[in-house]
Amino acid sequence: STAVHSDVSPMTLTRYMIEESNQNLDKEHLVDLQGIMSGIQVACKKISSLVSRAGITNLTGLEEGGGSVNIQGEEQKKLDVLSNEVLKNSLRFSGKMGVIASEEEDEPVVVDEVASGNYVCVFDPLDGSSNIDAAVATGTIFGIFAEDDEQPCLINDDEGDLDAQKAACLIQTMQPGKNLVAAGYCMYSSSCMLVLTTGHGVNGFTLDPQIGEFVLTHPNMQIPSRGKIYSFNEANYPDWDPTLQKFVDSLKDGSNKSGAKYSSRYIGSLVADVHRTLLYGGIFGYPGDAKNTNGKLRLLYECAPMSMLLEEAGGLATTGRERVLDVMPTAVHQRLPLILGSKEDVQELVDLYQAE
Ligand code: P6P
Repeated sequence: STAVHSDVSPMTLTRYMIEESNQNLDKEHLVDLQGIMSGIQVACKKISSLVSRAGITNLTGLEEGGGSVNIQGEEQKKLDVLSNEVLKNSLRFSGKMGVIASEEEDEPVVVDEVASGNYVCVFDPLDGSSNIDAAVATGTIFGIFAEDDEQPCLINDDEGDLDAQKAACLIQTMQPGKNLVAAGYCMYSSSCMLVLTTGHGVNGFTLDPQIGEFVLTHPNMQIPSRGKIYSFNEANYPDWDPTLQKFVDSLKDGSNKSGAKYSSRYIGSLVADVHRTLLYGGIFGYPGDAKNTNGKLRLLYECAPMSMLLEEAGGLATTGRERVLDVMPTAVHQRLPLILGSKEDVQELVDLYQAE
């Protein structure tokens, strides 16, 4: 964007979205995305406030009455549930949503104002929430699809079979990541940063508490073509495939193509590990292994949005065997192996797999 940021007239996320759509009048989604991003950023500000005061307001720990368990079989933290409600409502009030799919919802939710909704939002409202009690970085991850015009999502009671209509809506969430019109995350850490792509480049906005606005601090983010950091949970090393074991060994002893010995950084919170990788370069992975062939991360609302961001920032995102954005979902909560980061680092591993 040619826009200029200054204290007198800050380049807020709201202003950025308006200017971006004015400069790309051919991209009709951008006008609708203004309203959607307005809802998402309000939700992220609210979640940031909830997270930063969790210990004070006794919002750490498990949902009331002991750990209610979500479809992931994970104990739901109070903040998971609250963050999910905050984001769901903000998206609903945008008036642009047809269907919402969340890590915290067993099934996708068809929102009320369906007649005006023609977008689908997939999100993890508070990823890494197991770290909350230890005040470690967490984040919200979101992706926005346009609805498939062939089968618009309309719930209309007098139009007959409600179940069939709802089924048509739910299918809207089963889109490959390459269909995303926008993706991003908001990281709740030493600062609150919202990183976003709407299909041409990646921009980072930092929440300025003095004005309560996300202001542009990282225009046109591009990941270095090669890094010196690898980020995997090495406790799983014994269960990795031999190719990955050899690759990571080569990063440790410097026998990889760069000749450099890498450092290891693993926060255990996807948003924080991806954010650091985006800024510093290197490679992050949650691969499949002998115990979990599809790894741990969810395709729809973790792998796909992060993969769009990395590709838009000049990086790569793969399962090891195929491009993440090409993967066609078959279930809302399906898991997928995820390797992402600097183009040269990721390509080196892909080449090793292809040479197997
Ligand atoms: P592990 C957090 O629980 C999470 O879903 C992601 O944010 C993170 O990347 C991953 O799990 C960490 O998993 O098995 O290394 O603790």
